[in-house]
Amino acid sequence: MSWPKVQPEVNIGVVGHVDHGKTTLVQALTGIWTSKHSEELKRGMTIKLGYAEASFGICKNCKKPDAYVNEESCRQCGSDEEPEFLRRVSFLDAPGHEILMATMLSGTAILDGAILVVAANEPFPQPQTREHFVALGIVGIKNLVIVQNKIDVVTRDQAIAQYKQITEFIKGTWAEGSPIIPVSALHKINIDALIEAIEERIPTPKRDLTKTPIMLVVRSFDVNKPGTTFDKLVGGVVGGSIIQGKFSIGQEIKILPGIRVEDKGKVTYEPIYTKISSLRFGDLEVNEAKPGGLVAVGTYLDPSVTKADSLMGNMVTDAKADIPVLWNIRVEYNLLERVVGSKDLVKVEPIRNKEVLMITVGSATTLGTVTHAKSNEIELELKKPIPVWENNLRLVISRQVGGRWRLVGWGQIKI
Ligand SMILES: Nc1nc2c(ncn2[C@@H]2O[C@H](COP(=O)(O)OP(=O)(O)OP(=O)(O)O)[C@@H](O)[C@H]2O)c(=O)[nH]1
Ligand SMILES: [Mg+2]
Ligand SMILES: [Zn+2]
Repeated sequence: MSWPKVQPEVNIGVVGHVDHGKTTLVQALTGIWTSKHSEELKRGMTIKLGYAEASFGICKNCKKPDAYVNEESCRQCGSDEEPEFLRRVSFLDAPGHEILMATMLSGTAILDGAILVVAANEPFPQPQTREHFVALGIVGIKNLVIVQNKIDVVTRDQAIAQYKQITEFIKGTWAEGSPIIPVSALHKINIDALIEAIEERIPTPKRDLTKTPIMLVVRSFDVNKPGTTFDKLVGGVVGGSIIQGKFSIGQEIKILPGIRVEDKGKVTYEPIYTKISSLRFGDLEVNEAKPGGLVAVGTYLDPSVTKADSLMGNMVTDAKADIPVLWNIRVEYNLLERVVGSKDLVKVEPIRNKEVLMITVGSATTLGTVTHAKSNEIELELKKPIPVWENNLRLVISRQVGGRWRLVGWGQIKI
C-alpha cells in the first residue's frame, strides 16, 4: 500500500516579514523550494506567490506522542509499518517584502488557514509581521498557527522571552490562543510538532460542490517551449484556486473580466470563452477539480492570451453563469486606526472624495477613484472592472502612505 494520489483538500498560507524563513519552512514541510523564478533566485527573495503540496500522515506504531509525518515512513521509531495517510495539504508561500503586499493579499481569498512565521532572532513584531497578521484578520482567516523560526540561532531564554511577547500580542485578538511552535526550518527541528498543530488547528472546511463554480486566477502561462511547431502547440493554461463548486474536463467556461479592448479611446473588457481540456494539480491529472490546492486548467485558448501571468486576477466560472462585472462599486467599509505596515504606526486619515485607493477583491488588485465618500460608505470608479459574484463580497483597501501602498481598511461590496 502507499498513500493515495489525490488533490489537496486545504490551502494554508505562509506569511510573515521578509527573510523570516517562509520559503525554507515550506521546503521543510513539503520538500519543495517554491522560489523558482530566476529573479527570485538571484535576489534570494520570494516575488510571486509560491506553491507546494505535501501529504501528512501519522505513525500508529509511535505511542505518546503520536508521530506526525510528511513522508510514507516514520523516522522516530523506524517501524516498517506505513504511517496512516491523513490528508493532502497545499501551501501558498507569500513574499514578505513590504512592496509585495498586494501579491500577498491576492492570495488571501483562497486560504483556509495560515502559518505566521516569526524569526526568533529579530525584535517582535516586525512591520510586515504586523501587516500580514492584520490582513489575515481582515479577510476572515480564523485558523492560525504561529511559527517561531530560527530557534537554532537564539538562546533558550531569548526564545522564551519572545514567546511571551507573541502571546501578549495576540491576546484579545481574533488569534488569541493560537499555538506557537518553535522550529528551525533550516535544520528541520520540531517539524512534526508543527504538522500536529496544523492538523489540529486548520481543519478542512466543508465545501458545497453544487454552487456556481468559481476559480480565482493567481497565475497563467504559456507552457510551450520556444520554437514548438504549430501542430504541437498546447493551449493556454490558467492556474488558480477553486473557491466554490467544481470544474470538469470538457466544461465550457468563461474568464472574467477577460480581455482589455480599446476602441476609439473607450476601454472595455470582454469575457473570454473557452473549454477545459485538462486539469492538473502538480503532476496529478484529474477529471474533476474541487476546492483545495492550486489547479492548472488547460484550455483551447491561444497561449499568447495566457502567457506571463497576463490573466492573474481574473476569475473563471461556468460559461452560463450570470455574474455582473462592475466598473462602479458601492462599498461599506471600516478603517484601521493605524497604518500597520510601516515602522512607525501613523494614524489612518478618513477617506476623501476623489482620492485614489487600491482594492483587492479575490485575487484581483485594482485602483479606484472615490466618487462619493461617507463615514461608512464609499463609491469607487475602478480602473479595471471586477466580477462581483455575491453580495457583501469582501474587499481590502490600501492607500499610499509615505510612497508605499499600505493596508488601511476593509469592506463589503453591495449589489
Ligand atoms: N539559522 C537559520 N536560518 C534560517 C532558518 N530558516 C531560514 N533561514 C535562513 O533565512 C534566510 C531567509 O530564508 P527564506 O526562507 O528565503 O525567507 P522568506 O521568509 O521566504 O523570505 P522572503 O520570501 O524574501 O520574504 C535564508 O538565508 C535561510 O537559509 C532557520 O531555521 N535557521
Ligand atoms: Mg520566501
Ligand atoms: Zn513511528
